[in-house]
Amino acid sequence: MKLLVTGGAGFIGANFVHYTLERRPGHQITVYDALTYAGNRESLAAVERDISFVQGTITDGVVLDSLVAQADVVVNFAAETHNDNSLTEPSPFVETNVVGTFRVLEAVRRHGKRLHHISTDEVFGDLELTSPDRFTEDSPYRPSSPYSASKASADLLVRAWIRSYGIRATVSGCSNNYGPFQHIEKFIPRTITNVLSGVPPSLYGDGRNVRDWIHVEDHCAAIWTILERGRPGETYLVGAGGEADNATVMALILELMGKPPDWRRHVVDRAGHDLRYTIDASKLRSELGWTPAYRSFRDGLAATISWYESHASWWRPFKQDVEARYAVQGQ
Ligand code: NAD
Ligand code: TDX
Repeated sequence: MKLLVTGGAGFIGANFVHYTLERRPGHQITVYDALTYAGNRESLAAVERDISFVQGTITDGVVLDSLVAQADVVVNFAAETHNDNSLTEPSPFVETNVVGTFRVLEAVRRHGKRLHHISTDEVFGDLELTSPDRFTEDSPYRPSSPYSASKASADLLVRAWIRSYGIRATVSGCSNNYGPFQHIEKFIPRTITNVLSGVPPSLYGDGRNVRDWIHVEDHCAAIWTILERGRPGETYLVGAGGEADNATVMALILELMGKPPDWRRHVVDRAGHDLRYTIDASKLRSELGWTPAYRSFRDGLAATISWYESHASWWRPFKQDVEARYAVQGQ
């Protein structure tokens, strides 16, 4: 199969490329990525000779069209992905996540190609901290931030193209990923690299907000499960039962890194901060037989800490700029 992986130089996209080469050998992979601040070719350095790489944006319909024409399947990871950035500068979120997805849809429609679109649980907004509710594929769309609204918009476009034009597309909505190659603006790698830099990590608000953590390899396995066995037109939620509040996650990282639990800074909360995300992944588990391989968050986190310890050359060049941006926001 010829796979076109958009956004393949980002966190999940790069992990998907590595996962595919290791666990699903025999496919031809072309990565198409704009190399924004979040894209990093170093994440693909080890597989440079096994893939093709084209730099460009999914909003460029002409280049995209020629790449889609040559592919069998498109997996669309390309997106602006950081909530905090979407609050200060929403424009690229609308451009890439909405207009870019529209261009991807038009290209797959024109050439009759299969699409798998990567979405997020954030399209559903948030859940109360104490409610027993979980998101399902039927939960109403109630996005809170410019980021999640742009991802929700993209999903609605995909659904309309399925219904109106009959494109062969599937969508997956995953919970919070962690693992190697995640940009250090995000919570877990920011916390780890702060500790490695001798700076106490930043906890937003009261730290009670809950996220549902999944190891990125389990997400990649779920995407392959959907590519191989998913029903065209369907959406599948992906989650591994990894709910934890931010204060607990930070305390675990501090413990694993030999720091006291209160070695942290309480900083200003995120505007409109979603309280809780929790996924019900029954459909993916029961219909397609997916199960997560990572059983222990503690072990997955320890392995992730080791990865950042041994890959300082990957993240260190960006640390100062990332923290300078946070400092402006008091975070
Ligand atoms: P990331 O920010 O690490 O990577 C995004 C990649 O997309 C980068 O390589 C970037 O250069 C590229 N890109 C950005 N704009 C582009 C454009 N216009 N054209 C082409 N490439 C462009 O993001 P990630 O965490 O790997 O997320 C990948 C996908 O998974 C996104 O669609 C995101 O919404 C979704 N998702 C992420 C998570 C998570 O926890 N990280 C959870 C659920 C869903
Ligand atoms: O320094 C921090 N301190 C902190 O307390 C940072 C960066 C974050 N936080 C909190 C905010 C959130 O409650 O940690 C939680 C996780 O924050 P992020 O890593 O920014 O992730 P989140 O906003 O939950 O969104 C992530 O999951 C869903 C991804 O970035 C999205 O792309 C994905 O769709």
